[in-house]
Amino acid sequence: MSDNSSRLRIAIQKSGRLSDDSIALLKAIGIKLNIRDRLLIAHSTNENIDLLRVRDDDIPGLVMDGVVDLGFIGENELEEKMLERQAAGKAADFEVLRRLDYGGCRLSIAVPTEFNYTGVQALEGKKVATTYPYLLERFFKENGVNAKAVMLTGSVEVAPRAGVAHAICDLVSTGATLEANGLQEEEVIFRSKAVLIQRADGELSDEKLALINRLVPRIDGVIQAKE
Ligand code: PRT
Ligand code: ZN
Repeated sequence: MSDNSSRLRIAIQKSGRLSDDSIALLKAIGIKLNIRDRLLIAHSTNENIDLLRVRDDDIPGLVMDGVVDLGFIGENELEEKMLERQAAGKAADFEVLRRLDYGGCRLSIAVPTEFNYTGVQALEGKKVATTYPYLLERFFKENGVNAKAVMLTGSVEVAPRAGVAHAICDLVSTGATLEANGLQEEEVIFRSKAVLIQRADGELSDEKLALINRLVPRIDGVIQAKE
Protein backbone atom coordinates (compact mmCIF):
# COMPACT_ATOMS: atom_id res chain seq x y z
CA MET A 1 0.00 0.00 0.00
CA SER A 2 1.27 3.47 -0.81
CA ASP A 3 1.91 5.89 2.02
CA ASN A 4 -0.98 8.30 1.75
CA SER A 5 0.53 10.88 4.05
CA SER A 6 3.35 11.54 1.58
CA ARG A 7 0.97 12.11 -1.32
CA LEU A 8 -0.43 15.58 -1.93
CA ARG A 9 -4.21 15.49 -1.51
CA ILE A 10 -6.28 17.77 -3.72
CA ALA A 11 -10.07 18.13 -3.34
CA ILE A 12 -12.12 18.81 -6.46
CA GLN A 13 -15.84 18.90 -7.15
CA LYS A 14 -16.93 15.41 -8.19
CA SER A 15 -19.59 16.45 -10.63
CA GLY A 16 -20.73 19.96 -11.35
CA ARG A 17 -19.79 23.24 -12.91
CA LEU A 18 -16.22 23.29 -11.62
CA SER A 19 -15.30 19.65 -12.29
CA ASP A 20 -14.32 19.68 -15.95
CA ASP A 21 -12.33 22.91 -15.78
CA SER A 22 -10.49 21.80 -12.64
CA ILE A 23 -9.54 18.46 -14.17
CA ALA A 24 -8.57 20.13 -17.45
CA LEU A 25 -6.28 22.48 -15.51
CA LEU A 26 -4.62 19.62 -13.62
CA LYS A 27 -4.05 17.80 -16.90
CA ALA A 28 -2.75 20.96 -18.58
CA ILE A 29 -0.05 21.30 -15.91
CA GLY A 30 1.11 17.77 -16.66
CA ILE A 31 -0.64 15.72 -13.99
CA LYS A 32 -1.75 12.38 -15.39
CA LEU A 33 -4.95 11.17 -13.76
CA ASN A 34 -6.80 7.93 -13.73
CA ILE A 35 -10.35 9.02 -12.88
CA ARG A 36 -13.02 6.37 -12.50
CA ASP A 37 -16.46 7.81 -12.31
CA ARG A 38 -17.82 6.24 -9.18
CA LEU A 39 -14.69 6.50 -7.06
CA LEU A 40 -14.05 9.07 -4.36
CA ILE A 41 -10.28 8.90 -4.80
CA ALA A 42 -8.32 9.22 -8.04
CA HIS A 43 -4.57 8.68 -8.15
CA SER A 44 -2.10 10.45 -10.37
CA THR A 45 0.05 8.03 -12.30
CA ASN A 46 3.03 10.38 -12.68
CA GLU A 47 3.03 12.59 -9.54
CA ASN A 48 2.64 12.01 -5.81
CA ILE A 49 -0.92 13.31 -5.93
CA ASP A 50 -4.33 11.93 -4.99
CA LEU A 51 -7.59 13.64 -5.90
CA LEU A 52 -10.50 13.57 -3.49
CA ARG A 53 -13.72 13.96 -5.50
CA VAL A 54 -16.49 15.43 -3.33
CA ARG A 55 -19.40 17.89 -3.29
CA ASP A 56 -18.19 21.45 -3.59
CA ASP A 57 -19.85 22.30 -0.24
CA ASP A 58 -17.37 20.00 1.52
CA ILE A 59 -14.19 21.40 -0.01
CA PRO A 60 -13.64 24.51 2.20
CA GLY A 61 -14.00 22.45 5.38
CA LEU A 62 -11.70 19.69 4.12
CA VAL A 63 -8.97 22.29 3.51
CA MET A 64 -9.63 24.23 6.73
CA ASP A 65 -9.54 20.99 8.75
CA GLY A 66 -6.33 19.92 7.02
CA VAL A 67 -7.90 16.74 5.64
CA VAL A 68 -6.67 17.72 2.18
CA ASP A 69 -3.74 19.96 1.22
CA LEU A 70 -5.27 21.84 -1.72
CA GLY A 71 -8.76 22.44 -3.06
CA PHE A 72 -10.43 23.93 -6.12
CA ILE A 73 -13.50 25.88 -5.05
CA GLY A 74 -15.75 28.81 -5.98
CA GLU A 75 -15.10 31.93 -3.88
CA ASN A 76 -18.83 32.14 -3.10
CA GLU A 77 -18.80 28.74 -1.40
CA LEU A 78 -15.45 29.41 0.26
CA GLU A 79 -16.53 32.75 1.75
CA GLU A 80 -19.89 31.36 2.90
CA LYS A 81 -18.26 28.38 4.65
CA MET A 82 -15.65 30.67 6.21
CA LEU A 83 -18.37 32.88 7.71
CA GLU A 84 -20.32 29.82 8.86
CA ARG A 85 -17.28 28.33 10.60
CA GLN A 86 -16.31 31.63 12.18
CA ALA A 87 -19.84 31.95 13.56
CA ALA A 88 -19.50 28.45 15.03
CA GLY A 89 -16.09 29.26 16.54
CA LYS A 90 -14.28 26.76 14.28
CA ALA A 91 -10.89 27.28 12.62
CA ALA A 92 -11.37 28.84 9.19
CA ASP A 93 -7.81 29.33 7.93
CA PHE A 94 -6.67 28.81 4.36
CA GLU A 95 -4.44 30.48 1.81
CA VAL A 96 -5.57 31.41 -1.69
CA LEU A 97 -2.77 30.29 -4.02
CA ARG A 98 -4.33 31.46 -7.27
CA ARG A 99 -7.53 33.00 -8.56
CA LEU A 100 -8.46 30.99 -11.66
CA ASP A 101 -10.02 31.87 -14.98
CA TYR A 102 -13.23 29.82 -14.73
CA GLY A 103 -16.33 29.46 -12.56
CA GLY A 104 -17.13 33.15 -12.87
CA CYS A 105 -20.51 34.23 -11.48
CA ARG A 106 -22.11 36.76 -9.16
CA LEU A 107 -24.29 36.37 -6.11
CA SER A 108 -27.21 38.72 -6.58
CA ILE A 109 -30.46 39.75 -4.99
CA ALA A 110 -33.37 39.55 -7.41
CA VAL A 111 -37.03 40.43 -6.99
CA PRO A 112 -40.21 39.59 -8.92
CA THR A 113 -40.75 42.09 -11.73
CA GLU A 114 -43.88 43.37 -9.98
CA PHE A 115 -41.90 44.17 -6.79
CA ASN A 116 -41.44 47.92 -6.56
CA TYR A 117 -37.70 47.92 -5.86
CA THR A 118 -36.44 51.37 -4.92
CA GLY A 119 -33.16 50.34 -3.26
CA VAL A 120 -31.97 48.06 -0.47
CA GLN A 121 -34.37 49.67 2.00
CA ALA A 122 -37.21 48.14 -0.02
CA LEU A 123 -36.13 44.81 1.49
CA GLU A 124 -36.88 45.98 5.04
CA GLY A 125 -38.98 43.33 6.81
CA LYS A 126 -38.89 41.01 3.77
CA LYS A 127 -37.87 37.35 3.44
CA VAL A 128 -35.12 36.54 0.96
CA ALA A 129 -34.54 32.91 -0.08
CA THR A 130 -30.92 31.84 -0.53
CA THR A 131 -28.35 29.07 -0.28
CA TYR A 132 -25.88 31.66 1.08
CA PRO A 133 -27.41 32.97 4.34
CA TYR A 134 -24.12 34.17 5.84
CA LEU A 135 -23.12 36.24 2.81
CA LEU A 136 -26.65 37.62 2.56
CA GLU A 137 -26.90 38.49 6.24
CA ARG A 138 -23.54 40.23 6.07
CA PHE A 139 -24.91 42.33 3.20
CA PHE A 140 -28.06 43.17 5.20
CA LYS A 141 -25.93 44.17 8.16
CA GLU A 142 -23.55 46.32 6.10
CA ASN A 143 -26.55 48.08 4.58
CA GLY A 144 -28.53 48.50 7.78
CA VAL A 145 -31.49 46.51 6.49
CA ASN A 146 -33.67 44.36 8.71
CA ALA A 147 -34.54 41.48 6.41
CA LYS A 148 -34.58 37.73 6.87
CA ALA A 149 -32.50 35.18 4.96
CA VAL A 150 -34.52 32.01 4.34
CA MET A 151 -32.26 29.03 3.69
CA LEU A 152 -33.06 26.84 0.66
CA THR A 153 -30.53 24.40 -0.80
CA GLY A 154 -32.28 24.20 -4.16
CA SER A 155 -35.01 25.73 -6.36
CA VAL A 156 -34.27 29.16 -4.90
CA GLU A 157 -35.58 30.86 -8.04
CA VAL A 158 -39.12 29.56 -7.53
CA ALA A 159 -39.39 30.69 -3.88
CA PRO A 160 -41.21 34.00 -4.58
CA ARG A 161 -43.77 32.30 -6.84
CA ALA A 162 -44.27 29.59 -4.23
CA GLY A 163 -44.96 32.25 -1.60
CA VAL A 164 -41.92 31.20 0.45
CA ALA A 165 -40.04 34.50 0.14
CA HIS A 166 -40.40 38.01 -1.29
CA ALA A 167 -37.06 37.96 -3.08
CA ILE A 168 -34.08 35.69 -3.73
CA CYS A 169 -30.32 35.86 -3.49
CA ASP A 170 -28.70 33.39 -5.88
CA LEU A 171 -25.81 32.85 -8.25
CA VAL A 172 -26.18 34.38 -11.68
CA SER A 173 -24.07 33.92 -14.77
CA THR A 174 -26.06 34.64 -17.94
CA GLY A 175 -29.23 35.86 -16.19
CA ALA A 176 -31.40 33.40 -18.14
CA THR A 177 -32.67 31.61 -15.01
CA LEU A 178 -33.79 34.88 -13.42
CA GLU A 179 -35.53 35.96 -16.60
CA ALA A 180 -37.28 32.60 -17.02
CA ASN A 181 -38.66 32.98 -13.50
CA GLY A 182 -39.87 36.56 -13.83
CA LEU A 183 -37.11 37.92 -11.58
CA GLN A 184 -35.15 41.13 -11.92
CA GLU A 185 -31.52 41.37 -10.71
CA GLU A 186 -31.15 44.35 -8.34
CA GLU A 187 -28.01 44.03 -6.20
CA VAL A 188 -24.75 42.19 -6.81
CA ILE A 189 -23.53 41.27 -3.34
CA PHE A 190 -20.49 39.11 -4.23
CA ARG A 191 -18.43 38.42 -7.36
CA SER A 192 -16.88 34.99 -7.61
CA LYS A 193 -14.42 32.87 -9.55
CA ALA A 194 -12.86 29.51 -8.88
CA VAL A 195 -9.74 29.61 -6.72
CA LEU A 196 -7.03 27.17 -5.70
CA ILE A 197 -6.67 27.13 -1.93
CA GLN A 198 -4.11 25.57 0.39
CA ARG A 199 -4.40 24.51 4.01
CA ALA A 200 -2.84 27.03 6.37
CA ASP A 201 -2.29 24.99 9.52
CA GLY A 202 1.49 24.87 9.05
CA GLU A 203 1.43 21.09 8.70
CA LEU A 204 2.56 20.74 5.08
CA SER A 205 5.76 18.72 4.68
CA ASP A 206 8.74 20.15 2.79
CA GLU A 207 8.17 17.56 0.07
CA LYS A 208 4.56 18.65 -0.44
CA LEU A 209 5.52 22.33 -0.39
CA ALA A 210 8.19 21.65 -3.02
CA LEU A 211 5.62 19.90 -5.20
CA ILE A 212 3.14 22.79 -4.79
CA ASN A 213 5.92 25.27 -5.66
CA ARG A 214 6.59 23.30 -8.81
CA LEU A 215 2.89 23.14 -9.83
CA VAL A 216 1.70 26.69 -9.20
CA PRO A 217 3.97 28.41 -11.78
CA ARG A 218 2.66 25.94 -14.34
CA ILE A 219 -0.88 27.10 -13.54
CA ASP A 220 0.26 30.67 -14.21
CA GLY A 221 1.69 29.50 -17.51
CA VAL A 222 -1.53 27.80 -18.56
CA ILE A 223 -3.65 30.84 -17.63
CA GLN A 224 -1.31 33.28 -19.38
CA ALA A 225 -1.25 31.16 -22.53
CA LYS A 226 -5.04 31.46 -22.74
CA GLU A 227 -5.10 35.26 -22.31
O1 PRT B 1 -23.25 18.69 -6.17
P1 PRT B 1 -22.46 19.86 -5.71
O2 PRT B 1 -22.87 20.37 -4.35
O3 PRT B 1 -20.98 19.61 -5.83
O4 PRT B 1 -22.75 21.02 -6.79
P2 PRT B 1 -23.67 22.33 -6.69
O5 PRT B 1 -24.96 22.03 -7.37
O6 PRT B 1 -23.67 22.91 -5.33
O7 PRT B 1 -22.80 23.37 -7.53
P3 PRT B 1 -22.72 23.71 -9.10
O8 PRT B 1 -21.98 22.64 -9.82
O9 PRT B 1 -24.04 24.14 -9.65
O10 PRT B 1 -21.82 25.02 -8.99
C1 PRT B 1 -20.53 24.98 -8.48
C2 PRT B 1 -19.94 26.37 -8.51
O11 PRT B 1 -19.93 26.87 -9.85
C3 PRT B 1 -20.70 27.44 -7.75
O12 PRT B 1 -20.49 27.40 -6.34
C4 PRT B 1 -20.13 28.70 -8.37
O13 PRT B 1 -18.87 29.01 -7.80
C5 PRT B 1 -19.90 28.29 -9.84
N1 PRT B 1 -20.93 28.83 -10.76
C6 PRT B 1 -20.68 29.61 -11.83
C7 PRT B 1 -22.27 28.63 -10.71
C8 PRT B 1 -22.84 29.34 -11.78
N2 PRT B 1 -21.81 29.93 -12.47
C9 PRT B 1 -24.26 29.30 -11.99
N3 PRT B 1 -24.76 29.94 -12.92
N4 PRT B 1 -23.06 27.92 -9.87
C10 PRT B 1 -24.39 27.87 -10.08
N5 PRT B 1 -25.02 28.54 -11.09
C11 PRT B 1 -26.49 28.33 -11.18
C12 PRT B 1 -27.30 29.30 -10.32
O14 PRT B 1 -27.41 28.80 -9.00
C13 PRT B 1 -28.64 29.35 -11.05
O15 PRT B 1 -29.44 28.24 -10.73
O16 PRT B 1 -26.96 28.54 -12.50
C14 PRT B 1 -28.21 29.22 -12.49
C15 PRT B 1 -28.05 30.61 -13.07
O17 PRT B 1 -27.36 30.58 -14.27
P4 PRT B 1 -27.77 31.59 -15.42
O18 PRT B 1 -26.76 31.39 -16.50
O19 PRT B 1 -29.16 31.24 -15.87
O20 PRT B 1 -27.68 33.01 -14.85
ZN1 ZN C 1 -22.82 22.31 -3.70
